[in-house]
Amino acid sequence: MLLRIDHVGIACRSLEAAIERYTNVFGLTVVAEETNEEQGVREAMLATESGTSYVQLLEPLSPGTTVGKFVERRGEGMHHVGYAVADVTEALAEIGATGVRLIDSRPRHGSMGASIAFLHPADLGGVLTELVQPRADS
Ligand code: MC0
Repeated sequence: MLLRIDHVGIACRSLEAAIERYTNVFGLTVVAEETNEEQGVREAMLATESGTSYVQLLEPLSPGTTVGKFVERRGEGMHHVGYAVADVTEALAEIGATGVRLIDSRPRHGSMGASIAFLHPADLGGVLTELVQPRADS
């Protein structure tokens, strides 16, 4: 069901500072930058050399957002793992049937036109997990 690791999401206080760090240290390339009001983030996708997986840098839009609360409690750091799936709706049905709590019962809009859905960290060893169905032409 899981095709590959699509991205790792990293919470940061300043998107600009985090982009500078990750491009300078690893030579990653910024391929997309957007604001997702629904998710409460400004974010950037940085491609690895293979071009098939990304580092996603996440800056909270305000302190009360999910990433804002995370940074306040834990500081900057690893926020979630995103796995690519062929069909996020089908994957949600299969995973839901195992008893894992679905944060999103239906897909939402994600980075670079993807359809995404989150699974609860309490049922997955403390790891906030995201399913990503990339845009059809990507
Ligand atoms: C919170 N918790 C986490 C966590 N955030 N555990 C692991 N990883 C994280 N990132 C834990 C807390 O430590 C706490 O555990 C419990 O969850 C409740 O924390 P809370 O601060 O009260 O938070 P809630 O309940 O308001 O929400 C937690 C939850 C939320 C995971 C449900 O963050 C959520 O819905 N996340 C999914 C959406 C999201 O994260 N969007 C931003 C990225 P204890 O043990 O103390 O109870 S958007 C994105 O990435 C998009 C743009 C994309 O990829 O395209």
